[in-house]
Amino acid sequence: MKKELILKTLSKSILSEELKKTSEKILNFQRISSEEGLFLYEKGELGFLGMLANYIRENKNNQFVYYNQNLHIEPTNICLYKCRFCSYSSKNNNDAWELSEQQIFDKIKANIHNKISEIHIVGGVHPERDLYYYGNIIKKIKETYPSIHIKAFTAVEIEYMINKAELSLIDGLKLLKSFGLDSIPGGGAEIFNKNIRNKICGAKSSSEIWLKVHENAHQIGIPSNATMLYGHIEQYKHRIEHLSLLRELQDRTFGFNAFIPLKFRNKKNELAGIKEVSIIEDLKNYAICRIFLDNIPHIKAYWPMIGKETAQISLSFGVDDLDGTINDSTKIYSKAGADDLNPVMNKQEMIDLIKNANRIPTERDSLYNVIKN
Ligand code: V47
Ligand code: SF4
Repeated sequence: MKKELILKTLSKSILSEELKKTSEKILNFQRISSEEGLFLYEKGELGFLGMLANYIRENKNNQFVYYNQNLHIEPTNICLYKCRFCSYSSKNNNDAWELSEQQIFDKIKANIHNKISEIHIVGGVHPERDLYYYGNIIKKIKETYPSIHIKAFTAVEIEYMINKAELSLIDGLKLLKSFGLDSIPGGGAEIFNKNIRNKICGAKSSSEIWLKVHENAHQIGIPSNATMLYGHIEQYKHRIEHLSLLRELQDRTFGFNAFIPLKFRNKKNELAGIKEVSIIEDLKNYAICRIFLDNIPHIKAYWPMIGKETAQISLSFGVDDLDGTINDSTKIYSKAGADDLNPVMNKQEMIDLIKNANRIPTERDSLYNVIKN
């Protein structure tokens, strides 16, 4: 929708003057403050937020919806930490598993084809494994598949494996890069507010460490993503605090490619008593994240978590990127209650899903270069 038309519609609407003023700022591509962001969470109605987020989204990414063809590898569910929202990590010796190096390679070999451009590797923080162990695995993957982009290890895994190898953060990251690490996924961010973080995952890397790992990575040319786990015990003010810290870091480094809001799913974890938020809340959240994070190029919906239909609707609420054509099963969400127990989507299904939302499916590599077929 054209800006003039949106402004005209807004001027005739029954919106408060404060919301009208904020929307004018947004439509003029001016940064909104934390107070204004909070106001959008508290007072913004879904259609209004969707219209604004869509305007920003189309200005940044036109009608394109990006997706890539990737493969998810989860090396182990053994984890040092006991995050209360986590349904993935082993609870006792009976359900613990770890893939051997050979099994990782067998899995890659069984699933890889020449259109897969990325391998995404994330798992538990295994107490016995250090940087050299995982570094050696990614080095071998690179030797076998030189053109594959390796996006691997959350900042939490990275902090632990570097400490265990007794290296400084920056030296560890440089070494990981030399082994073949191309980028870092956004996991482990959860929610940066200290009190809330302490209550849901107090033992693991602090927010400061998460931000430091990403800042140092950006400084040596490793791009990354960011996430936010929402819909548990946090309040809107905590979401805004989280988004502000990411926006500040991005102003300094411009190293984040994408932001991925992660909806808390409540099955088989210690926070199971918390009711999951509604789809309306999910869409409002996508829209506000798109508006607030004016310096992050892409907002990604992780469809295995929210389901294919909500992911499709999110394309009208600020989202321009869908992760991904997954042809191996990822357990992080299916265990936590995501509807799709074995999330798989092939390329044609992805294209149809995007076209049916009247957008242009655009295959990309991990750095958002368009792949022409
Ligand atoms: O950090 C764990 C989340 C994350 C639950 O960067 C849960 O491209 C909801 O970060 N309910 C790992 N969320 C996954 C992740 C990710 C996924 C896709 C793409 C990218 C990317 C990153 O999963 C964890 C945690 O925040 N998580 N348990 C749960 N019950
Ligand atoms: Fe371990 Fe990650 Fe689960 Fe926390 S969320 S328990 S760090 S696997």
